[in-house]
Amino acid sequence: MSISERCGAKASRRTIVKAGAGMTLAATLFGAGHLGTAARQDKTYRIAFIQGVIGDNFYITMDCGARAMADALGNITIETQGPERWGQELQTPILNAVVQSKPDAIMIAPNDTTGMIAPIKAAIDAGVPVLCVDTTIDSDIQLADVSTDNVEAGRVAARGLAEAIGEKGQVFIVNTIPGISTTDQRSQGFREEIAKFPNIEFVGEEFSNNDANQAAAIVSAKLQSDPELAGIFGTNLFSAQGAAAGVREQGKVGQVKVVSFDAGPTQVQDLKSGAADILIAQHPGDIGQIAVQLLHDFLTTGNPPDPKKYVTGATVITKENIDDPAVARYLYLSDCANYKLSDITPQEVAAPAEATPTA
Ligand code: T6T
Repeated sequence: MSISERCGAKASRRTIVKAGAGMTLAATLFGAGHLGTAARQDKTYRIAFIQGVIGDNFYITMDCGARAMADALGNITIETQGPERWGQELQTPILNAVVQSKPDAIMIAPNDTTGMIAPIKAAIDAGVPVLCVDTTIDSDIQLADVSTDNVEAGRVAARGLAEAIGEKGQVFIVNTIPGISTTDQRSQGFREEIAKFPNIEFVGEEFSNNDANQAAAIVSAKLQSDPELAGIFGTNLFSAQGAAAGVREQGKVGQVKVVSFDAGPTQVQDLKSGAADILIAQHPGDIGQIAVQLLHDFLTTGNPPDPKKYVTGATVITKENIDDPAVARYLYLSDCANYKLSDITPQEVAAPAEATPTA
């Protein structure tokens, strides 16, 4: 399991999360797999990174990881783009244009679990291998998936919120858009786990269209119609940012607890000001690094990744641990100036073969 909490510890003492003990970076970069392919190191490979949406600190940080790994490997270039808003109708033409430009491989965060299957299949049929990062599709046509364990992360969110509200009262989810694999799974994990608390009532879920302003309006309205509400789970950066804003607008900071998924700069301010109680930071830099490493290995050896699923960690962040450097390193970035390559390897985060999604 890549997400861990210290059993029985209070939310304030919960921390990290990183799978396994690591090989060194040197071993990663210059291990047997790479030495065996030295003859092909003179060729440079173009990897196109298609983000879920541009301007999102989560994908910005993933891009930093991808670029840092590309620099370390020395024979990869990264070309990054993405839709201005979340939507398969916006992401599909971007993917199609990228395929026309004939990159050596694509890493993509698909905007919809079913709607992006056909465009990704078309890319593969055109001879461009595709690897999914963060979000995925309901298929096994992709080379591999690299992501957080989002169901488990939703469970962690539920346990954190339950503890924050004293295991009693009403709770509510602000989600993004139905059909996004990650946020659907977080919601699923949260709802399954919260149902285990007999004195907590789940009072519903609303969708914000991945827009913080809409999320704030939803939460404001909910707090007015449901003044007894005790806690809110915002399933991603924008929903969570909006949830904290709604709580602030209604003058309920401290009274209504917020678990805020992701760790963008505004979410960090919300945690520090008390408008959010817990952040759950994914490790997007690690996702980017692993994805580029896997694609590099595939492009240089011709061997597809085995297994096909790689699960990176997540870190529970509170006011108490946010200044710990081992935690702070997972706060999301606005640019790559301070990104540090981590020593994570695909082997460390490879999921058991039976966890590989099937069509
Ligand atoms: O939570 C991340 C990502 O994991 C999700 O798939 C979409 O939303 C984010 O990008 C945050 O905005």
